[in-house]
Amino acid sequence: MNALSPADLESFVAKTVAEQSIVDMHTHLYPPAFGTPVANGAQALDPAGMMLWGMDELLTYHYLVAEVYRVVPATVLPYEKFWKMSKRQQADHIWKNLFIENSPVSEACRGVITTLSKLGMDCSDRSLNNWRAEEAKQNPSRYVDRVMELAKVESITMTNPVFDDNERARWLNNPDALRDPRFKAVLRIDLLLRDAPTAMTKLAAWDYSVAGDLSETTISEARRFLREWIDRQQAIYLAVSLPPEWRYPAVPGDTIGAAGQTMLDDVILPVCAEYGLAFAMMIGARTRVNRDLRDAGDMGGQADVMSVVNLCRAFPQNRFFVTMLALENQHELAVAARKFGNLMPFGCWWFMNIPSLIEEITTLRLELLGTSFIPQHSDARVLDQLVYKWSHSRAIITTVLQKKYRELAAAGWKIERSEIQRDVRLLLRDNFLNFLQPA
Ligand code: HDL
Ligand code: ZN
Repeated sequence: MNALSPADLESFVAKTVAEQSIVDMHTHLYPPAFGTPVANGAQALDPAGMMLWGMDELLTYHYLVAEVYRVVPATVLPYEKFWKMSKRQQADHIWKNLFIENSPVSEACRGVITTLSKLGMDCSDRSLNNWRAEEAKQNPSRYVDRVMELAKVESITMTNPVFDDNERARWLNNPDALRDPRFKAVLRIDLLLRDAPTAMTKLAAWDYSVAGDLSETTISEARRFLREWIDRQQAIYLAVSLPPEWRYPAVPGDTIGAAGQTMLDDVILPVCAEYGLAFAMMIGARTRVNRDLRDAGDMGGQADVMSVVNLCRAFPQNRFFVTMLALENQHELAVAARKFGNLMPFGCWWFMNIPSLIEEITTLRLELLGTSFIPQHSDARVLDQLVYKWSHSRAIITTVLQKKYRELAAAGWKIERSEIQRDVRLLLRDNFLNFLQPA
């Protein structure tokens, strides 16, 4: 075996991570078929369109809205005034205050610069007009190909919230018109667990014979609802975001929690098992702590890993993707994954998705789980973000792997190039694709 020298090892790891195509397991991206609100010559404008791309969407990403309100407080710019501004005006306000009058050192700000640079924009031209002029010429579908190629993302996994009226109407109208081989659907069902009684009211309005009593009929009809939407979306897994307070089993007296537990036990997990689908739980999101910030108004909180353990133990035939929003939960989640093969920790989610924490979390996961986890997802909401979210994460994953392989070599192990390629392929692609399939 021709062992890799330390210098060769470092460069080969960097090359392998840079070249490995990625299957991005969680985004909020959509193909052009879902409509685009971005003005361009190639597609009819759809103000409620769901494919977000381009400069103004990049700059008005909800992470940046939260950050600009730290610089220009609501006492200076009232929220309702900001929300009445056009996207262009909001983008200009954010560019001026977070990029020109303050240095764009935050991860979300730096991401915009990385994206623009990699897309070929000369960032010394701070006017933005040239870039916007370029953008107007883009064809949205070809732009999807261009961004996926630049980010080396081979497949984009969507988030398709069934309780979102705009999106649901599009699926009910013509599901086949929405299909795009570059995008895979995920049935997102937050309300079923966060507020089952309200969800049942909606299902009743959609002609499912359900009631708030969670009777056999209600359970059976709720299962029919899930089956119909899994089929309609051709969903590759089901997903939910849960508050830090979520507990399994439900806490006595917590009626919403008890109804949610019934949904899990009798509806969601049996249907997932029937279809052989995994269930993704994103735990710790406390929504709208500042309602005036809208999507930017959510925050996180420490959740309960034992609830994840209880679920994995109670449903050994089900598979669970889990990511958590609190730093305090990360180590315990990795330890829990050592106990349950049907638990797959994934990503550095939302407020965890910053270089210092990606490095810390990826290192502890490698040290506890070897290569049997999914280090990252992009969570991109604007197509162009794939470029920076993966560029930044690849750099950190490279650094962490280089250190681990260096330590392995120092211990006496002669690692092969093909083994490094195998490991990186597992981390960036195959662990996700393999876990999607029943063992
Ligand atoms: O619930 C989720 O999927 C979260 O990712 C939220 O969409 C959140 O607003 C977000 O965009 N995080 O990156
Ligand atoms: Zn998300």
